Amino acid sequence: MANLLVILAIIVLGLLLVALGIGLSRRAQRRTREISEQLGLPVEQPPAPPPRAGRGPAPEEDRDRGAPPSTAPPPTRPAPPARPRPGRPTPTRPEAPPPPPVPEAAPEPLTIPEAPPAPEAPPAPTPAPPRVRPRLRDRLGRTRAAFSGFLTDLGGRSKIDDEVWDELEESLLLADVGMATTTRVLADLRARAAEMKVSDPADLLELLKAELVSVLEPTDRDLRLDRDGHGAADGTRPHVWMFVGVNGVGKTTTIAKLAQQEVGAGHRVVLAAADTFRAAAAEQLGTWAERVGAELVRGQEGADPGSVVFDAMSAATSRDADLVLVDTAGRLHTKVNLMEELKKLRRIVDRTPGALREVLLVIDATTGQNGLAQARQFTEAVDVTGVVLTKLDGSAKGGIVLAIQAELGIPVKVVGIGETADDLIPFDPVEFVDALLSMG
Ligand SMILES: Nc1nc2c(ncn2[C@@H]2O[C@H](COP(=O)(O)OP(=O)(O)OP(=O)(O)O)[C@@H](O)[C@H]2O)c(=O)[nH]1
Ligand SMILES: [Mg+2]
Repeated sequence: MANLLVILAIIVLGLLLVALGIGLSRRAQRRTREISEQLGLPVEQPPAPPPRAGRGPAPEEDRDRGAPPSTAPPPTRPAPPARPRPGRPTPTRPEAPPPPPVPEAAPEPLTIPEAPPAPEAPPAPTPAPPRVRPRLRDRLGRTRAAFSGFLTDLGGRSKIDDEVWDELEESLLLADVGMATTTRVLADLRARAAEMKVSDPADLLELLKAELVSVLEPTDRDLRLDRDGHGAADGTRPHVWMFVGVNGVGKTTTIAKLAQQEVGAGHRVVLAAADTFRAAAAEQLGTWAERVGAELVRGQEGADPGSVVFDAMSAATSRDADLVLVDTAGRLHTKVNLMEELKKLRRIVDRTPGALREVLLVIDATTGQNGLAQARQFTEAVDVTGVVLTKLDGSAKGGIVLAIQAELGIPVKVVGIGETADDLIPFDPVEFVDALLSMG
């Protein structure tokens, strides 16, 4: 027990000694600082407590974003105490006025980010440019020129006299309307003008237009093909169009132009190269067939054209084609044996009743009145159903259209006005007459 008391007393004594030591040490430190301050020596500061949240300087990134400066006082970094200068009182810095309150930054307007533009729809596939139908008026330049003198003269006159009639007759003959048709047109026109008491030249021009249109109308100019592509009402299929005419008038080119139109209309078209006189003829047709999307049936050079027609019709039937276009060799309408051969070709097609829908006589407009003689011979041989008048674009004799219609009663169905596959248009009497008799 006495031992225990001794140990306790020792511990208590030890603790007292430690407490005394700490107290002395603090006092010594305080004393040292006081002395240092009096002497102007730097005083070691105890480490600053960590800045409290929201009071310290804005972090760099906040300032970069324009965050409002903190209203907290700047950090206290003890300025080194000024060394007291002898004889001069230590200036005391007046307390800086408190900084004006920084107005709170206006809240930034709420900006809703714009929706990104909707991705543009992919461009629609460009449709093939629509075929531009060539204008007859633009291509009829040379035939129009035949009437330009008459039109100019008529425009400068105040009354209709003999000179007007003479000039009109001259123009009609110049355009190759032909003597018979010209005489008929003038007689009818004089009678109408007298009946209607027309005295104004402008009125006469309107009467002339009406008279020429009446020579050309009415008639059915449609090429015969059931447009639904399923043959005739009697079920006949395929349909056949034969092309006949003298050498070089444009038969093969016209076939290509019509094939392009029919293929474009969704029909399946077979071209029969029944011109077997020259190998080049079948090759020419083959080139066109490829270009316009038609199919070709050909024979050997010198083969019987009748066998080519037969083969083409069989092929068209088995391929379910809608139309067969038969290209024949050019021949002089005066050559009897060649016209007989043409009759034979027609008979082969006629073996399929109702198949032959058109026999188209191709006439070169530049040949003028000679075309009338051709038309008569071909019609006698194969019963022509319509005329294709080609090369109107280069002819001064477009008036032949009136003669063909008035003298033979064969309708001009389509006209060729250029060498490309697009240069074929249906013949429209009103458009034709307007093109002939308009200035400018
Ligand atoms: N300017 C113009 N030329 C044409 C027209 N039609 C055809 N031709 C041209 O006339 C020439 C003869 O054309 P083809 O189609 O070969 O004539 P074709 O009647 O088949 O000739 P053959 O087979 O020899 O009897 C070619 O140079 C064609 O380009 C047309 O409407 N206008
Ligand atoms: Mg030909």
